[in-house]
Amino acid sequence: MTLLLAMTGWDYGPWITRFRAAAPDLGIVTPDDRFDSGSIRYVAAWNAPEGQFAMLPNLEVIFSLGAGVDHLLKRDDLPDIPVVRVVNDDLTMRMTEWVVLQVLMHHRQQHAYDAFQRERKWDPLWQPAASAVRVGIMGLGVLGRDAAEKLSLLGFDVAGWSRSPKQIAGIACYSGEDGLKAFLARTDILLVLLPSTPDTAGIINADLLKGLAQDGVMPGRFPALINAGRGALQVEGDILAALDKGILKGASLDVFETEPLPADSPLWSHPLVAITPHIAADSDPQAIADGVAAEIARHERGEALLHTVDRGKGY
Ligand code: NDP
Ligand code: OXD
Repeated sequence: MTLLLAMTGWDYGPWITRFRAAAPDLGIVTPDDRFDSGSIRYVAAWNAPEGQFAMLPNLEVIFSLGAGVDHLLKRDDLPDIPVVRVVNDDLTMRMTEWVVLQVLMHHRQQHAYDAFQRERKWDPLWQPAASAVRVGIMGLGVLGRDAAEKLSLLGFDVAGWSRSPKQIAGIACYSGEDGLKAFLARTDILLVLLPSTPDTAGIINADLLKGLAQDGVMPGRFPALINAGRGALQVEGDILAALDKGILKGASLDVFETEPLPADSPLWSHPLVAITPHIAADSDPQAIADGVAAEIARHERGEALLHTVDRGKGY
């Protein structure tokens, strides 16, 4: 029983160590090793080398090394077997930390104070209470829901938007195309935690940004955008135009149309944009190896896998 670790651009060392410790009965190989391709029953992948899966005739399950599975579902060589994604408290908490940091940066006007500090300017700004600020979260899955609950605990007025209708205590829930307009119209800080699918491609565009609330209590009133979902969701030219026209008052972006973000992107130097390099919720090798080992043990016992992806929906 062998698992192939296939991840382009990551350091294999810590992953091999963690996988060996988490699943001592499993052989662990990487694309650089010599191995019998017929022996591979499991793959754990992040941007696996092109054509890799087609060479593995006895593959039973593919594990994504991230919560997102767009890197797998877009492949031509994906066999018709279960795809399992990362769902664990470690990743969820990391995302929520990043989200809370970014929401508070916009709410507490930290970007303005950073600029004041550079100018040695002592200028206290009027500060609204969190309860007067409406946060809208696109995506109420594992990550969106945790963010909603934590932001609500901090006192923000939180709403969420998802594909299917939901009921979450203390969160105003909107769904589908029909609910989008009303959701946007009551959103001062838009947080995007959607997966990248054909339906969500380019969803953060000029039309959507124009629909955000322009009547908020924040100084300047204009809304802010935070995206940690995927770069494919956003039209960067539209975001820049919205910032320059004053439709948006700021943006925090962790994901980009092209990653790494090209050095000549105007986003780098825009004074209203905060950039992080796709680290909102890094994958922890230990937590992920433990999760994959637990799923393989279930599969070997003939039990259902826990976190399989719905390939029809794309997430
Ligand atoms: P989930 O699958 O748990 O949740 C996805 C949510 O998006 C669901 O609420 C779903 O609605 C909603 N959704 C999907 N498609 C649509 C649509 N067309 N219209 C409206 N709502 C839609 O995913 P997670 O919360 O675990 O993760 C979300 C994404 O975050 C990942 O796919 C990944 O791209 C990104 N991510 C980014 C990281 C980073 O470091 N930047 C780290 C980890 C993840 P419904 O509930 O009705 O199905
Ligand atoms: C993920 C990511 O999908 O890190 O987990 O982007």
